[in-house]
Amino acid sequence: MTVKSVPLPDIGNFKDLPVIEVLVAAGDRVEAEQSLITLESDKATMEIPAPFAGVVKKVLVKTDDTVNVGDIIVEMDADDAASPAPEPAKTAPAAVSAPAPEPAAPAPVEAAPEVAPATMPATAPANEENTTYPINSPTPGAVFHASPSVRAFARTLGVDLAKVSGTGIKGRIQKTDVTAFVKNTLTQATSPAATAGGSIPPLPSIDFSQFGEIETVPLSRIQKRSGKHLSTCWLNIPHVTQFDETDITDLEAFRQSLKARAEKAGVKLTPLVFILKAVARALADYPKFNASLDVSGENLILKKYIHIGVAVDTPNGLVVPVIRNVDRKGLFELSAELAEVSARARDGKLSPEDMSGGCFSISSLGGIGGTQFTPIVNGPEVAILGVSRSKMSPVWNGETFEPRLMLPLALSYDHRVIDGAQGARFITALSAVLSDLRELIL
Ligand code: CAO
Repeated sequence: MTVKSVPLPDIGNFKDLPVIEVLVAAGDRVEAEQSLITLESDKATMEIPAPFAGVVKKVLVKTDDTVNVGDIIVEMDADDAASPAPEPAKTAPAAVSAPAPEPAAPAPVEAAPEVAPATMPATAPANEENTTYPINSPTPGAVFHASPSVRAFARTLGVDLAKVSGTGIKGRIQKTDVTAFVKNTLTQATSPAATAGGSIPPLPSIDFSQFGEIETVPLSRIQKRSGKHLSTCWLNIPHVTQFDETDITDLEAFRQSLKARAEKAGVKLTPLVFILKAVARALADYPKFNASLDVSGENLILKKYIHIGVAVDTPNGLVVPVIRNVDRKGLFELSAELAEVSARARDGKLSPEDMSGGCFSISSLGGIGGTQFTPIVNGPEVAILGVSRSKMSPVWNGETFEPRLMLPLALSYDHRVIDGAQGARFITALSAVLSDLRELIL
């Protein structure tokens, strides 16, 4: 056996190509044409083959090195002492995963770029495709970069690499990307949306550390649970959000007038309890909003009780305890219950019963700020009210502008159950009660 150097063959007009993978180590036995290293250009990955069979004596390059034609890659004990030393200009790369742009480049063994089938417009040049889409988004027709071992792994699992987002350098697909893709696909396949016939492409998995410093913080148990529930609701329920602004100037004056009595009773009256009462009234008047679709989606279950969930912000995430029989309770009683249940929510002491049985939900961000938001229906309920911060605004009374305290409301509803006209009627009726609490006793 003779020791022979293996130089980088003539692979076309490339300069300083990075080595992205070294596929052999000293002592490895390799056959002729077996890949030794993988290089990457802007548009392609290339595997450089052994020009003869033998045993690797020394590897002279490492990952992230850059190489040029003629550079020695490895030294090998050649099996056949008579085999000629390789001529750089005569040896072809074993596999090129995108076409080499130079006409002078040697014929690649695997010349066609690996692209997703069909949807690429026939006239679009491959490098135009390359520049049109961000590197991390799986794009029909996009060229992808992956090592042979990752390609083999993907083939074993039947994964189409064109659909996988790469998190490596320049979007290169790693083995972990393939695993994440499979996991994601399985999750999607068993999600309610998928079983209902929908199919949602996964978000790309991105290594953000390539852009700057990062820190990974696990979600809390509540966040994971509520996130799953919110996604399910978001995907299953066709949402419409109806906005309104209601004049609560008189309500606020009444609330202020009750403050001393409330304090004496040991409660704090916030606008939210008035809203609870007004919503209970609107639910009684519009029973479709106090309902759920059954699982077949063909029947509406009308509820004869009025239990309202209130979203509570806790250090561990969002929870929605339910206040029962809101229609039968007074403002002070509701205030006491709201304070008690939200304190327990913040202490993480709610039981599953505390959070079950709701007919409708309210999410109030009025204590924090913001002008409007679109709440997600808390399925299987069919509607939710979002409340933002009230603001003194100039309101035209027919003759002049008057300063009035206006409360922004947002009603999101399940459009399978509620028509737009009903949504507008409900919010208008609710608004009328909040503007004039005497409506409550009619
Ligand atoms: N406009 C103006 N002021 C408002 C208001 C509104 N719509 N709603 C409340 N306020 C005021 C209150 O009057 C109170 O003021 P004072 O202390 O001067 O009396 C202050 O804001 C704080 O109120 P609060 O938030 O403590 O009480 P609340 O009854 O309005 O709400 C609760 C209780 C539990 C709903 C609330 O604390 C909370 O957790 N809100 C967040 C809900 C949430 O996260 N929703 C988003 C879900 S989707 O991610």
